[in-house]
Amino acid sequence: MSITITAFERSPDGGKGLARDTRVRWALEEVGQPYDVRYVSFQAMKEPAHLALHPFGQIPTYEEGDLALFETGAIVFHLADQHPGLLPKDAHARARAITWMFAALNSVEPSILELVIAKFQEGDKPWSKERLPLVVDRIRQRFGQLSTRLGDAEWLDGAFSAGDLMMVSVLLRTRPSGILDEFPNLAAYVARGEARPAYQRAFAAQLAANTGKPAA
Ligand code: GTB
Repeated sequence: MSITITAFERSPDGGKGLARDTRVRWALEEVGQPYDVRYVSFQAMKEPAHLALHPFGQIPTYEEGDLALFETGAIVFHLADQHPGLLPKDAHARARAITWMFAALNSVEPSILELVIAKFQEGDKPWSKERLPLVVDRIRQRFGQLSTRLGDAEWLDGAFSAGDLMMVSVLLRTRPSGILDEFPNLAAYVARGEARPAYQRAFAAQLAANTGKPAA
């Protein structure tokens, strides 16, 4: 059954891999599934055809035969559940890997999204200067806790899993802010994720789509 995902026709980041189709591409590469991409404009995302796939009018979506999914957590879990490579066989280890997926999306990503909102949507508000340090502190607190848990381990719980894929995808969005580099073990963890051949292929594909050029 062929797989089609959606991605920005032109990502606002110009191909830095920060849009959420990258994590889905990465999961597809990790499990060795070929896929097509349908590129959608901001306008097309809010039109009925796309809203039928994604109620919030966003990317990415995932279509496979008569299955249509949205939400990167659900898409990556579906791929990990259906194909070997992203979830351990042992039931407890599998449950823990899924826990890390939820932790990335529910306990770490929200504070990062707050920063994006504070900077780019509320940056011109009179109270923005006071709010920003509070938002950054909340990220630092979470990163500190995660850093302590990771310690000098390679991955969060034994072998690389969908939990790591999601956590690395979430963390790397903070690199431009400099916060990630305050936690050397987390920065190294993200670099290990990005060094994986599957990530490299996913990154190159989204870069080529956004620039017309292959990755350097
Ligand atoms: N919870 C959903 C999921 O995980 O799938 C969130 C999906 C989502 O936020 N999609 C964004 C979107 O479609 C793209 S990824 N936005 C358009 C809209 O809402 O109208 C978020 C994103 C966008 C741009 C950058 N960037 O340029 O750096 C990074 C991340």
